[in-house]
Amino acid sequence: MTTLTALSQQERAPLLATLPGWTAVPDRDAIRKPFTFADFNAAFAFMTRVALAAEKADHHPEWFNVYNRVDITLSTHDANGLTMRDINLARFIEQAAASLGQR
Ligand code: H2B
Repeated sequence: MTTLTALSQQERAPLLATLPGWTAVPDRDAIRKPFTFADFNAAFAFMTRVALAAEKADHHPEWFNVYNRVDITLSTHDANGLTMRDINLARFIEQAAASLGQR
């Protein structure tokens, strides 16, 4: 499996089992998770960490921020689906959220 091949249902099940809170998006091959932080400062610090990692990996989130909330959707546009790139970014996001004190 290259990182640019959409994951089969068999491949993704055990991977998603290690990413609590990430759920399938209806009507497209993507995963989503809403995050909540103490305030805008923490939310934006989180977004900054994710943005730098995303740029380095050339793999970017779709996200929506309102004050202390950040709603993130991950999908690989070049593969038209969920790939290991999304799983790897989700793993990084989990670490960043934990260290920024997600609620
Ligand atoms: N991000 C995501 N989520 N999916 C992609 O397919 C993708 C990306 N492709 N970031 C990259 C950038 C591509 O558009 C550039 C040209 O490498």
